Formats: sequence, C-alpha cells, structure tokens
Amino acid sequence: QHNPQWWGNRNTIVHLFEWKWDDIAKECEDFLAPHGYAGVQVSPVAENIISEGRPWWERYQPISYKLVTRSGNELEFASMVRRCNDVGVRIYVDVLLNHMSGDFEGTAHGTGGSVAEPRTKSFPAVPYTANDFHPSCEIYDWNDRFQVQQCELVGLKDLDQSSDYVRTQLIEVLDHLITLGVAGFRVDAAKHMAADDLDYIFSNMRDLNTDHGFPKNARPFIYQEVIDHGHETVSRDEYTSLGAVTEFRFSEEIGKAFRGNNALKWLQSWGTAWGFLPSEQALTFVDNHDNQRDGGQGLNYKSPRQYKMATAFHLAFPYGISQVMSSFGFDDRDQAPPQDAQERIISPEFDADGGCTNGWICEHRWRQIYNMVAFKNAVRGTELSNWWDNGDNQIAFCRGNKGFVAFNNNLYDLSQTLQTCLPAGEYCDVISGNLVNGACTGNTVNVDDNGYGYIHIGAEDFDGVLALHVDARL
Ligand code: AAO
Repeated sequence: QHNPQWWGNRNTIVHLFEWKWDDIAKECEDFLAPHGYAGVQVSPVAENIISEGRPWWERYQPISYKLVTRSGNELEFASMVRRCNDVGVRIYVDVLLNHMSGDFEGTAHGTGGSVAEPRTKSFPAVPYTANDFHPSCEIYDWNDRFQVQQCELVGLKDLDQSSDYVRTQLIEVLDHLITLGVAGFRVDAAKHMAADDLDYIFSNMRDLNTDHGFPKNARPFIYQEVIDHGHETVSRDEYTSLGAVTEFRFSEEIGKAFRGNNALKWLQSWGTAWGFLPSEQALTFVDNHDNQRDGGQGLNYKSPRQYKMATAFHLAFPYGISQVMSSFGFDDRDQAPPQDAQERIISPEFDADGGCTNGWICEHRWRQIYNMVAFKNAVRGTELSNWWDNGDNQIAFCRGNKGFVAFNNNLYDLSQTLQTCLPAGEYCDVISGNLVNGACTGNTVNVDDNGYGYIHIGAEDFDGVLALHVDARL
C-alpha cells in the first residue's frame, strides 16, 4: 500500500488544510489539475466535537463517523471526490483511527448533531462504550511502548484496535470512503497504535473503486504519521511495511539548511545518507499543519524567501513522496480557520495573480511553488547529475536532460556558466516568471550547444533559486 495511485506523470500532493469540500472540488478543476498537482490531503471528514472558538484541532476529536464537518456533508464530500478524480486529482483523507474526542464537561455536541459523553467514553452515534477503549492513563514516558500505544495522547480517548468490534467499525469507515472514490489515507497518530493492529485493518480494507478510474485490485495508499527523530522506543521502521511514513527528519533538516544553519553544499548526499527512510517509503514535506505552528528549526510561509527555496529543493531533488502545505494565516497556535460570524468556514478568494486573499495563504498557488510541481512532473524518472557547489551555500544540479536548478543562499551573487544538461535553446526561469503564449514573464537563460548556460542569482534578487525545464522552453 505504498503506491499513491497517481494519474499520468503527476507526483505532488497538496494539503488543503481546513478547506471546504465544494471549494476543493472547484480547486481541482480550476487550478490543481491544470498545474499538475497529483492529489489533495483533506482535513478529517468525520463528525467532530464543537469546541469553544472553533480551533482547527477540534477536527482531530471525532464523536461519530457521520461525514459531517465544517468542510461539508457527505453529499458534498462525494461530489468533490468525483469531480477531482474526473480531472485526475486524487483525494487522501486524514483518518483518526487512534482515538475519539477528549474529555469534555457534560454532554458534547458534534458538527453533525450527534451527542456524546466523552468523560464516560460513551459515543452512542457509533456506538462505542467504555469497553471499546483502553483504560485511561496519561503518557508520561515517550519511551514506554505501553504508555505511547495504550494511554491517551493529549487526553484523547484511546480506542482498543485489538478488539474485533473496534476493528470492524474502523474498517467500515475506511471502506465507505474507498467506495466514495478516495485514493488513500493519512493515518493520524499511527505511532500510538500497534503496527500489528494497523496491519490487520489495512489488509482488510477493500480495493479502490474502479468506477473512479482506479485499476482493478488497486490498494489504497497509506501514509502513517509517525514522528520519529531517532530517539524513541516506537520507531518508524515498525510501520514501513504497511505503507509510507511521514519523514519528520526531512522537514527538520531542510529547515535547518535553508535557514542558513547548515551549508547547502552538504545537501549533495540528501536522502538515506541523512538517516531518512528509503525514498519510496518517505512522505516528505517542508512543514505540516503541526510543525508549522511549533517554531523551532522548521520553515513556514512566514519566512517566504527561505520557504520557497526549501520547497524548490524539495521538489527538485529526487527523494520522497512530496507533499506541499497550503495554510491559512495564523498568529497563535489554536486559531480557527477563516470563518464568519456564524462560525462557518469562509471560502478562499483570489486576486488578479491567482493568490489567495481573505485569510488563506495558499502556498500551492505561489508561482515559485506550483511551477516546481510542474518541474517535478517534467523531470519524473530522471536521475540527479552534474552537482555543482561553491563549497558553501550556492548549489546547482541537473535532472537528466529535462531540468536544471540552482540556489543561492549566500550573501553574494551567484554568477557562473554552468552545465544545465538541457538541449540547446532559450528557457524560461519558472521561478521568476511563467511561460505565457510562448513568452517568458521572468528571466530567461540561453543554453548553448554543449548544454552550458550563464546562471545569475543576485544576493538581492526576490528569490534565491532559478529553475529551468524542457516544458518551459521558448
Ligand atoms: C487539544 C488541546 C489539548 C487537549 C486535547 C484534548 O490542544 O490541550 O488536551 O485537545 O482535549 C491536534 C492538536 C492538539 C489537540 C488535538 C485534539 O495538535 O493540540 O489537542 O488535535 O484536538 C504527538 C503525536 C502525534 C500528534 C502530535 C500533535 O505522536 O501523532 O503529538 N499529531 C497528530 C496530528 C495533530 C493532532 C493529533 C495527532 C491528535 O497531526 O494535529 O493533534 O489527533 C514529540 C513526540 C511526538 C509528539 C510530539 C508532540 O516530538 O515524538 O510523537 O507528537 O512530541 O507532543 C522535536 C523532538 C520530537 C518531538 C517534536 C515535537 O522535533 O525531537 O521528539 O519536537 O514537535
């Protein structure tokens, strides 16, 4: 269940965090398919507890498996999946198999009208009773397997996945989503469930729905959220046979490098030599919805220049199953997504350049990012070659004879004649511009008969990266 089931040559997933189903459907048609995105990770789909102030994280506290959230209802979900599949964009659902909601004073109300008594572990809308959960305890020691897998992650009622009844419920939820046409799942808090239990559940899910264009016998793609920095008892390696695993070390190291805390020249050996998982098992990202809120070494949209460079490297270097984050703006960790006075999520609006305006950041609509998604599609299947660096923070490399990319994270200019490995011609730098009707709105590079081109990235330039590929030749 390692195959992401992409369509055509596409190979980048975008996480449309907290988007509504109708808006995603439209985005698949208007933007994602035309720009070559392969799929969308959507926010949790199951009815969740309503929390004061509507923090984004209330969606990680299910109280039933009705498909009713602030993103929309089941009909809207089904229609989104259909419309996205119709234009070759896959849908991956963030699923909560580990737990139900956390403690709550009295009766909790859900986004679909259900009620529950989380304190007594009573979720009649499933139904679950206390017997379906592990006895309550707190995680104090992250190196104690029992605590990590059987106690309550931040107080969330911990389901017992070894029980037949619980397994049946969870498989039913996954099967229902597969029937509606999804291509796979991000498995939240996978580290907090025993790999054997997950194995049982994943092996017993149905095949993907052929009515949605998937081949016969195709298995759902699985990527498991396991945060493993190498110093805890439960390791990512326990989960890799079941599906891909989120590679948090990638996120940390790429942040460090493009923040200037590790010279870019070291990136030549990027990949397993850095302790990362094998490429085809690693779900990679510059930031995700959790660590973009953490501070630390990571990068997010708030450092746009470095963030765009890190993302360009992420998408240019042949490593990992790439996911791009698409955020809403936030000042504090718990902040709700853009919403109106009735607490309904507001749809994103776009300016003349296609950027989002009303509280949505939409990194996936930044030219420097969507053009690198196209770059990754154009160079798919090629190897990295002709690595060049200045011994410090200027680097460049080719992807076969399909693409070339260069980075300057020094405080002085990069001015070099470099081997681009491209056929002779004039190329549009897809970072500084777009190829529109045969003309480039940004800088161009002339590649001579021997593949050489003059590459210039000024220290003061708007972006510290330049990218050329065969689909953007004038
Ligand atoms: C909310 C409130 C809580 C309240 C709870 C229940 O905030 O105060 O107790 O409700 O009422 C999200 C939010 C939570 C929210 C929750 C439920 O983030 O704030 O709680 O929804 O509404 C661990 C898990 C990992 C998990 C992560 C948040 O292993 O699975 O915590 N992520 C997923 C989702 C996340 C979601 C949930 C799970 C729950 O992506 O959005 O929570 O559904 C170490 C450990 C990690 C651990 C982190 C954080 O990592 O290794 O396993 O993640 O700590 O506790 C360095 C270290 C590294 C460390 C990392 C932390 O890199 O090297 O070891 O920093 O970033």
